Amino acid sequence: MTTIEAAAQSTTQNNRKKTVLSGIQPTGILHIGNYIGALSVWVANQHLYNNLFMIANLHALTIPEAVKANELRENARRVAALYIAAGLDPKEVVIFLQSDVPAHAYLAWILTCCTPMGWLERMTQFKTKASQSETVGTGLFTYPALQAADILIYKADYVPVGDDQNQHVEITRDIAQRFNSLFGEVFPLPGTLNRSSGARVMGLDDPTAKMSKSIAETRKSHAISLLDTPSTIKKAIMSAVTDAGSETRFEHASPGVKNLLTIYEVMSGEERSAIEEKFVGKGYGFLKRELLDLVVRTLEPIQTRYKEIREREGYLDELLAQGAARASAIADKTLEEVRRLTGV
Ligand code: AQP
Repeated sequence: MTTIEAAAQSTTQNNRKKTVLSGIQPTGILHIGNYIGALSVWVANQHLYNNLFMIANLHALTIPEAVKANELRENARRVAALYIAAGLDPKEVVIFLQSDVPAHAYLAWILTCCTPMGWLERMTQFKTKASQSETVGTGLFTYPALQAADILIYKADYVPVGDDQNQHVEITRDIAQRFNSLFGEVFPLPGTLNRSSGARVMGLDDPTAKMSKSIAETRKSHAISLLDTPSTIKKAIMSAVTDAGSETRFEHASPGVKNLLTIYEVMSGEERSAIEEKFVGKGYGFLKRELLDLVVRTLEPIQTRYKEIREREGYLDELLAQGAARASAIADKTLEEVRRLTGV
């Protein structure tokens, strides 16, 4: 794992712009966990790297029972609009739909063939998601090989993600090494970029589980979506799980309170010591009201820009078409190398 700060330093030292690839599945409306763990990191560092950000719609098919075609299409557009509304500059970064660059799926097959089943069986996310479904599709099992293809097709140096995805970036390195040793050196080994705080935002109604889009579909107070109204945000924050005490120091707080403090820390940009001083002895009601105010203020400009983007006729279509063309130009070159080396 590389911290964001260390990565920024090495970019400056080597004087070469490194490549970043990341993405989010259009499995629902993005929540503040996606924003804090991933999207806000992309935005903050976009000028340092060559960036490619996909909307991972092929990954969304790994649980096909949860997919309705029209919803998937609409969710993908929402995610694209939220990328820009949150601050990604489409002139600076490439934004595209994963399915619009067929080289991802092509390389995924080749990498699947290079991936021992035992590696996939160890994936924590597979075990968790498989335990929640009656029928487990093969795609859910081989998902890490598609994710490896997403990253390696651009020879990405860094993958900025929440820490639940670190294991998938580790297996990407293993798959890249295996391909390189079988067929020849093509792929550099990518590293993750994680926040030092906020890399895993927990559910407001259950601070033992990470905040998740799919859980939020059925449990209203689980998450705060980036498009929630102030009154919905208020309900979620005011009912968030805390405890019977009054401890507001990061190191000693219970999981629910620590989660609220962490969201406050990341969104305010304030030092932990200043935050602890602000909340000490004031009770959890005060913390929740201050957090509510901060979250509403943070999301308001994103929601305004989102609305503007959605109202611009043809804008997203054009942006995604251009993004797919720019991404394909890079991906097709890598695929050509892979085809030559594998003899396909
Ligand atoms: N709770 C979280 N805290 C910090 N980061 C998070 N991410 C997701 N949840 C949190 C990061 O957001 C990016 C996109 O995730 P994804 O949609 O591709 O997959 P996911 O991790 O499975 O996200 P969800 O919200 O939990 O979706 P569902 O419910 O559909 O599975 C990743 O960088 C992830 O780390």
